[in-house]
Amino acid sequence: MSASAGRSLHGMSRLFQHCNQSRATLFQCRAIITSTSLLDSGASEIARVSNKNAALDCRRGLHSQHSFLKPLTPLRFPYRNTCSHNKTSFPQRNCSIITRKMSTVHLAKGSVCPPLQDGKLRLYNMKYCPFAQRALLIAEAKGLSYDIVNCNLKDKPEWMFERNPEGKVPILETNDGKVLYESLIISDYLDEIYAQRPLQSKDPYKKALDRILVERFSGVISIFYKILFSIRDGQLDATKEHIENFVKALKPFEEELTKRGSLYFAGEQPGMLDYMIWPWIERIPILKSKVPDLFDYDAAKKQNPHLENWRQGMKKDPTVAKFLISPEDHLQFVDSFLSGSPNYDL
Ligand SMILES: N[C@@H](CCC(=O)N[C@@H](CS)C(=O)NCC(=O)O)C(=O)O
Repeated sequence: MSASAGRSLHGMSRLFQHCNQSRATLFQCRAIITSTSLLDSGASEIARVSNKNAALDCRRGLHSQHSFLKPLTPLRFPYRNTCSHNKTSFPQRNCSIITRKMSTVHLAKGSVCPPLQDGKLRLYNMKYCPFAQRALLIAEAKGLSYDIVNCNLKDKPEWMFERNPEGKVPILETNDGKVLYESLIISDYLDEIYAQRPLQSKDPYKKALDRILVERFSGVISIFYKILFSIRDGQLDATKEHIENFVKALKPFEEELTKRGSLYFAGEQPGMLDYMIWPWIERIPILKSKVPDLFDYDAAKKQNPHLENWRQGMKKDPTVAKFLISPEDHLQFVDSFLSGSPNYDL
């Protein structure tokens, strides 16, 4: 690093040591940062020398003040996965400690919403949210160009409410100012607007039958969360009953696959129904780990052979594989969530 860069860096560290987390701090910081390398090393230096809050704020600021940084270093938005999941062609050298760390950073209150990128859809997400995963799966399956902004749902950014008054993800935002929320509505909209790889049957009756199954699956979803909360509250009897109901609620899906005689509900490739129910099937191993004595997962697989084949097939689907999170990571997140301090940035 050059002597002048070192001096600037020193100044920046001092700035963070001596001032609070106000926006003014970030603006002053911006004025000091003058090169990409200084930016990278500067932020780690801040993290080292300044207190935790200032470092956090700097990370948020560096991230959220994206427009300012754009000409210097094209920072990635917080994608669901790590650097490898990157829809843009940013040079590898920018995959620094900071960008790697920030690849799943969930923006919180006080952050600035990153500007939309030309020609890209925007999906507001939370890495472990199964509803948001639905929208990601559809955007990805259809080969759309999109970016992802992860949101901290415990300390929500103000700009989330401007887009969804309920403050929930997923949210879709388009370049021409359209905003939608609710996972099923976003998914249908994307499928309808973009002609490539239609994910629903053209036959209105078949489409309606699939929609009935999506509706029925909301029963599975609600039992899934009942199980998690009863585990947290130590209610063994309730957990046992919910697990039985959970297994029962999956039965119509086994029957439907048997009737359809195809690997996926949509045929040879997954379609809308497949993607709408997948996120919770991906999370079933959480239940097995949490209550191994109450939930015999292996027996459930044997009782539902078509559903198990489907599950294996789904895991191999490139769209599903892109967003697949390991059972261990899910478990870690669920533990943090149940303890009241969800760790989104795992
Ligand atoms: N019905 C909504 C549910 C979305 C939802 O509950 N998302 C959760 C995260 S998995 C959320 O944003 N929670 C924030 C909150 O409830 O405050 C959908 O299908 O999109």
